[in-house]
Amino acid sequence: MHKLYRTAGAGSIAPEAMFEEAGAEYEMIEVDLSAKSPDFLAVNPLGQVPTLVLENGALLTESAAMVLHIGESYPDAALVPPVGCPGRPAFCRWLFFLSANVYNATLRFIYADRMSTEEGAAAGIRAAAARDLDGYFDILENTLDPGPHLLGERYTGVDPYLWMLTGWQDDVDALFARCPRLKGHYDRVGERPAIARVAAANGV
Ligand SMILES: N[C@@H](CCC(=O)N[C@@H](CS)C(=O)NCC(=O)O)C(=O)O
Repeated sequence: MHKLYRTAGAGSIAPEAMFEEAGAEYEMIEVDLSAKSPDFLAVNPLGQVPTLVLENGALLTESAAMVLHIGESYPDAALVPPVGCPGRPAFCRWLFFLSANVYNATLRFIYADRMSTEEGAAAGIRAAAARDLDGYFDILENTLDPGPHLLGERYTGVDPYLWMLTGWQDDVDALFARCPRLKGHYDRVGERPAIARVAAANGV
């Protein structure tokens, strides 16, 4: 069985959403990020969640890699368009866009004080992250036209990933006022039974 190291409210929401959507069994191991245990650091020296240990014992880090891996491990759930199918390039585009840009800028915004060794740099780092996030969400808002999902009619693993990242934003009300399609997406994804279970387990 897959073992998922997770912390409520953190990036482990993404693989949890994939397992729940697929109806898969998985083991959850709670991680206290404020006091990382030697056992956890021995599994993942990055000391980050999510951390996934596969059925063969191999380590998988990176939430985007987990979305892909879990989706492909449970093909009946149809959460990842297979290689050669029309939606595959767009799925890859949005998976990496969300991970490399939106997740990264969100971390820069929230943890601006950790992003430089220079005293007093945090305010500028946070402002630049907010500017970048505005640009990324404008692109996502345009992509959700006509929607209802990032790939159009088809719900895939990039939708709960976007749902997680949207829920982390600093001023969600202002974001939704600017991006009404994003709000519709957030509400729709949150209403799915699998995602409602994930939300409850993460206190979001
Ligand atoms: N690129 C990683 C980022 C993971 C990440 O930064 N996770 C945060 C929680 S959301 C974390 O573990 N922070 C603790 C730390 O970095 O010390 C991914 O996509 O999985």
